[in-house]
Amino acid sequence: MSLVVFPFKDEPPALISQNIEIALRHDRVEEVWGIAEPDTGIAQDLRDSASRYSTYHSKPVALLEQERIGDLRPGKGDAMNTAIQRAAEQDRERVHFYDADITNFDAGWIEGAERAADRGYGVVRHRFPRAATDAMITWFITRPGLAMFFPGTILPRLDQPLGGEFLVTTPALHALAASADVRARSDWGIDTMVTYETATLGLGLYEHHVTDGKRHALYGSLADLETMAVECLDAVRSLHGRPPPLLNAKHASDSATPAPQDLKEMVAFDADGTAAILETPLTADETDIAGRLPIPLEQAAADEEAWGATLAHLLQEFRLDLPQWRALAFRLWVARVLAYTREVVPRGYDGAMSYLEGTIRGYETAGQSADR
Ligand code: GDX
Ligand code: MN
Repeated sequence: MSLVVFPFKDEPPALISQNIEIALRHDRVEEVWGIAEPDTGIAQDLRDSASRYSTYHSKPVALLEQERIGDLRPGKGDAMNTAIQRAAEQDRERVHFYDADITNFDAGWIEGAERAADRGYGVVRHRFPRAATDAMITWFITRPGLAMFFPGTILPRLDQPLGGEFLVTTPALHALAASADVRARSDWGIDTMVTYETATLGLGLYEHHVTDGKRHALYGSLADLETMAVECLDAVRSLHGRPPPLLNAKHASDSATPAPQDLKEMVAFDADGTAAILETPLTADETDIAGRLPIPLEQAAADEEAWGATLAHLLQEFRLDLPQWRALAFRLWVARVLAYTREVVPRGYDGAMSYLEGTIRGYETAGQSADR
């Protein structure tokens, strides 16, 4: 039987409680946990509906506050780790994680993951189509980083390495609970660490495809993503030199289906509002580290080749604890996203997707030749 976990911060209580009920209704699910960011009061707002649903479905619902487990910024990682530690102590059979802000969550997500676990996969990740201007951290930081560090393996080919939607069976759960690197990662870097850890266990990994995409809150300007971008960069940087996944590890995936038309037309961030980020003058400390980039700042993010050199440098030199590195890395990423949005996105959805996939293959090839 399965446990379903939703970490939540400031999502609408009605949406969270709707998702909790959808999970409870599934006959494979025996219990649901919501892990709240402390002091938001949202857990309190949910208590009545949660207790009603719990009684109605004769299944427990627990609303817990996240504990302080890691040693970076307290965030989603502490919430995930709170659930991982408790579920491991209870030796849970299967644990599903879902973001609480998904608006098209339904039994199909749970069903798809359960079926793959029934077929013997120890880890199941959900994959889904995204807009051409969405997943900009995934496409320009995480997948390229995984391609450079682990070329030729499953890691750079995972569709959603940052996705918070996955299922783990008992052995994978125990491995996550025992990993000091997973526990330490209290911030947005958690998804990267969970992905690395679960992909290297050799327990079988299945990617279940959600045809309609993941519908959830999108962002305005890229400025809203600064913390996430630098924390995800730091997480992938921390994987340098780690053992790669076994080459013969069991991996399979549902085949992708064409993206829904509205996703193909969706603009996922405000490009005009974002351009101002590149107008702010550099501080003296930023100028100093920018002077050591392998490619001058103005061209450092111009195309996939320049970005490969720039990102490789960031993956060596970046320091999450230094404001100048956070600011410079963020600025470079914004420049890369805007260049792509200007030059590639106008080719249309399918053209943009095949361009992006091509960049990952290119970084893998570069990573492979660097290894020799
Ligand atoms: N308890 C708790 N505490 N929950 C949190 C916290 C926190 O500090 N921060 C976020 N959450 C919850 C949030 O309420 C939601 O349910 C979920 O975690 C994901 O957060 P959201 O703000 O919806 O993130 P977003 O932009 O959807 O990002 C996800 O996908 C990104 C990506 O693939 O691009 C998220 O899993 C990111 O880690 C990932 O980079
Ligand atoms: Mn979201």
